Amino acid sequence: MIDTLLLTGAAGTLGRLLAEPLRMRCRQLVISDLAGPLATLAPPHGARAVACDLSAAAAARDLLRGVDAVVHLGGVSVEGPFEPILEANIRGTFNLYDAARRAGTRRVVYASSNHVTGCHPVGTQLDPADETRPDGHYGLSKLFGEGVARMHHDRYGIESVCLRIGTATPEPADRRALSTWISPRDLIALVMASLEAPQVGCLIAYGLSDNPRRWWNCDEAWARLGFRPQDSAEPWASRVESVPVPGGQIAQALQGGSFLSIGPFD
Ligand code: NAI
Ligand code: 15L
Repeated sequence: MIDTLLLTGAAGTLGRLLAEPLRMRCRQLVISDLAGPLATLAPPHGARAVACDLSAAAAARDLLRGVDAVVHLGGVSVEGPFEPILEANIRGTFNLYDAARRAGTRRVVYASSNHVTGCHPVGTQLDPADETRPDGHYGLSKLFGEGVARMHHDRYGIESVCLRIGTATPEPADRRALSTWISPRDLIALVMASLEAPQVGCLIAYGLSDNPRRWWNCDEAWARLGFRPQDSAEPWASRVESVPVPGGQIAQALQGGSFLSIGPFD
């Protein structure tokens, strides 16, 4: 069992989903987010809540003290102008890993994103080792985070699982999600496996359910994690396959979907 586990972005959509299951897998859960969103949360029983803006290095160092493992969700989660993404995702993820190194943290489960490869055409089958093609500022920031994870493994031995999460919603809502969806149950299981699998090194895995229309091959990475998805988007197909992703033609053509229709921000 993990001793002290930190969950960043705890007040966000996925943080709220993961906090309770994570609490059961550790002796002490620390939940963290920006002060405002954190104040809206009822922490799971026994969890410690610590407000922290990860873009501030000193605050990140205080937060990581005594932490053995991290599920890092905190940051901007959508495409948008560069400055907020620079602060929260680029600076924030660097600060988190730098603080983890100083604290002797052993493992980070990093919420990367499918938008690291979002400029590949719809239908192209990808392995985690295939060329990255970020689809905007957000995708670029997640690619930077994967680089931070790699460097902190190669130089300092911190293990990471970088999860290129697809579309984590209660149900698939459109045609794209028939390929990209991950169910809440599968997401929880994937994060748990990423925390607990022995000797992961620095591993990249896409995060999706067992969708027959998927574009991302994960067999090898999932085998290393001991993860097998239980759900599939296919039962929703007749309801959503005629629903296009918002964002026009480019959003239909490329894997990143609607994020491709956002920006530039001149
Ligand atoms: P969300 O936007 O609901 O939650 C993100 C949380 O991070 C928010 O509570 C926010 O206050 C916090 N945050 C923002 N800036 C911060 C900073 N500077 N310091 C500390 N905390 C900060 O996002 P969601 O949907 O819960 O996603 C969680 C993570 O998973 C994000 O990193 C997102 O990029 C990633 N992800 C999510 C996917 C999804 O389908 N929901 C798909 C792929 C990746
Ligand atoms: C993400 O990375 C986003 O955080 C989330 O809001 C969804 O848009 C998801 O990707 C997706 O691609 O569906």
